[in-house]
Amino acid sequence: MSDMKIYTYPEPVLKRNAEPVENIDEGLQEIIDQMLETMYAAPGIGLAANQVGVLKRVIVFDGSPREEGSNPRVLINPEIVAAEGSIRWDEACLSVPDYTAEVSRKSNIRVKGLDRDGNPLELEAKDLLAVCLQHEIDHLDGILFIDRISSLKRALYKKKLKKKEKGKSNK
Ligand code: GNR
Ligand code: NI
Repeated sequence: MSDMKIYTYPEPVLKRNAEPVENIDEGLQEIIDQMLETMYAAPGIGLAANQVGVLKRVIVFDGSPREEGSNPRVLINPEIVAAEGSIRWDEACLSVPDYTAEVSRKSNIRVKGLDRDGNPLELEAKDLLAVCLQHEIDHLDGILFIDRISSLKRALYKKKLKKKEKGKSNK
């Protein structure tokens, strides 16, 4: 199966709000499976539907990013129901290539949603997994991690991106 295209900043689909999923059917499950494949191929530890041009509230992630073996997970209509503590993490995003920056997030969260079959699911996450889930849920709300850094840092990123684009068109 071929991987989906991952859209990158400043593609407008990344700024849009994804719609809640109402029907979990074979079409949606096909999208989920393709998203997981695309995430592992990238490689990334999470992926939100907006990033592959699908405006549905679906995220995929690997539940054991630091351990051996893979643990593909999905959350449909994810919602953070509790959050505490704070943490700063150097974040990266498949939709913001060649850039990382520290972002402040909650360190411990509880997230609820639906699994691939539509069963209710609630999970607890801390550290990198908590950061990843907040990052993915942000995508569904049209928010990128560069929207959560200082305007100075964001301006520097945009400048760097412009330079890169120029380089391409000169070749
Ligand atoms: O692969 C990814 N790594 C990552 C590292 C630190 C904080 C967040 C992330 S998510 C990112 C994949 C991605 O862009 N998901 O939307
Ligand atoms: Ni991302």
